[in-house]
Amino acid sequence: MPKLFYFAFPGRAEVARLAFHIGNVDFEDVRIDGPSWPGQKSKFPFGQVPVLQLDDGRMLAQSGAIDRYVAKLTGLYPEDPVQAAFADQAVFLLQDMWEALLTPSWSLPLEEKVKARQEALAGKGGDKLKALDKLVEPVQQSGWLAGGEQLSFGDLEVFVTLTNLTSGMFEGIPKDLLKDYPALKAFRNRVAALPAIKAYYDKDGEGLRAAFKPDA
Ligand SMILES: N[C@@H](CCC(=O)N[C@@H](CS)C(=O)NCC(=O)O)C(=O)O
Repeated sequence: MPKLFYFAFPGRAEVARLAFHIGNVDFEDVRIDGPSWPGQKSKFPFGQVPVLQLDDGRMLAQSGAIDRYVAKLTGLYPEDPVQAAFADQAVFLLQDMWEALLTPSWSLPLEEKVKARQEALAGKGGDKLKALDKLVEPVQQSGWLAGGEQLSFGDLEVFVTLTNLTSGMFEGIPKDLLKDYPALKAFRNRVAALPAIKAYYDKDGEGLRAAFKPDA
């Protein structure tokens, strides 16, 4: 059985966790506790997690690679190359948004961090959120981002990234941020309400995971 190593919080492992769950593919969800991390770091390629240990023992790092591999195992990677490219388009726009909104303020002291994030929301980060809102606008009620009737990893990435962003983990990013982006809010809630996803957070919905519920 594959073993997914990450910390307990949703973060960069949550798309893979959800994909395994949706696809009914067994895996071991190894949740590393913070204090034990320094003693474990060196056993992982690149000294970081998430890492997926395959059945043959090989260790696969980088969440983007893990997510696509797990999506292929679980029927969430479009077979049509054009649809796969449109799923990726959403993922890369999410990365642009994340970089514009959070990366420059990462190691600033708290007060400056909050100010920098508010400025980013009013500037380039906000522009990327508007672009994402426009991207999901046609699929906020029906259809999916890859262009067909099938949910793909791209939809999960949008759901997880937006929910991580507004989960309260990032100082200066309001929990109700999506009220200004109605299509994103509707789309996020629609993914959260899918029976398999709702069931996942009904069972494991404490702490930061409370934010992953519909209408949270
Ligand atoms: N590009 C990598 C980044 C991985 C990464 O930054 N992992 C963080 C947790 S989100 C980590 O392992 N931090 C502990 C450390 O660097 O010691 C990916 O997407 O997997």
